[in-house]
Amino acid sequence: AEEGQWVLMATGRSPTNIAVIKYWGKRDEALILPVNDSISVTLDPDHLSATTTVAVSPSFPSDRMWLNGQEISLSGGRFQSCLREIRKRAQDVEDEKGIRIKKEDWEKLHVHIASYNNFPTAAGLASSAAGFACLVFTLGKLMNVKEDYGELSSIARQGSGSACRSIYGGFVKWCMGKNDDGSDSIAVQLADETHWNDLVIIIAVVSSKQKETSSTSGMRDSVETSPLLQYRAQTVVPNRVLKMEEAIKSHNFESFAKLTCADSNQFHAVCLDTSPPIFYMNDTSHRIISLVEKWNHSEGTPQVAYTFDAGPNAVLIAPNRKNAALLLKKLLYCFPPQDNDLSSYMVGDKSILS
Ligand code: 2P0
Repeated sequence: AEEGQWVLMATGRSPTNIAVIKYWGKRDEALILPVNDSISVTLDPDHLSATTTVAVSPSFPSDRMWLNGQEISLSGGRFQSCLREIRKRAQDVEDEKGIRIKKEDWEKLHVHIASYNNFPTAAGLASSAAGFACLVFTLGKLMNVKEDYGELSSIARQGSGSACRSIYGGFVKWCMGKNDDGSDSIAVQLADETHWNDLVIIIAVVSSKQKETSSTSGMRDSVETSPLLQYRAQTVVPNRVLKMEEAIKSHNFESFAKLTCADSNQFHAVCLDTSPPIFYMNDTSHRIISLVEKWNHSEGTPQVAYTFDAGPNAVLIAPNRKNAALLLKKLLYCFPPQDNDLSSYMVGDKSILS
């Protein structure tokens, strides 16, 4: 900023989330309205999160954004939607240094946004969920937006669907909603970050390459061509969502694990059912599934759950530290770090501090 001109800033941090009932398919592309509800676990911000600082000053001639230190374009419709929706709700601000911004002034002021991920963006791990949740949350803080988290989630949704779930910690449901304007397509917290704290999440990074098919174009192709997607959205997911809510509420790991694995597999089946087919998992992913399935079968009850998103990396959820340690031992035995591409494991607690 130029000398003599004030700058007002706000900083926030949002973790990414892992869906255990997957979002795949939009009924409205512009508003990002999904074809089914989804449920996720928000991670601990120490492991996979975005940190964003937003600044406003009369000396800024335009809106600008930097991601991990590199300037990126804000011209995309999704950024513009989030900025517009937050600006619309901006309130008077009076900070302790005497900076005063009137509600009506926000339309004329420009923002600078700097965002960092504490994990490699190219690691094939969802960064848009944490990024847009953080952008919306932090802009809301800067502009003294008074709306509740449900409303903020519906704005974050317009940045990236999965971002609406990262507005909350703990266990979160994104309700697809019925309205055409998206007003009821919001996220709600099912249980806070202190609930079911024994769960341990391990991410096995199978490949750090950027995925070949973006989620946005992949799910568009699935909606247009997969008959399985229709069946999944209308018949399977509504039932699974109810069962998953019950499993989470009652700490029922057996049910939680069965639903999580089945839903991941059905999502990837929808990808295969798409024309042309989409392959997100690779041989290493399949070997991890076999390892877990064999272990779970031999014990007669699930010892760990697996789930895979739009890439080959495995997200493994153990009911406690003992099973997490056993799992790591098995993974390291089957995938010795030197002779394959399973290069690192990230271990995290599921809970977050919001
Ligand atoms: C999910 N995924 O529920 C699912 C499971 C990937 C597989 O949400 O187009 O990046 O920005 O709304 O949110 C990835 O999709 O897609 C995703 P857009 P998004 O987590």
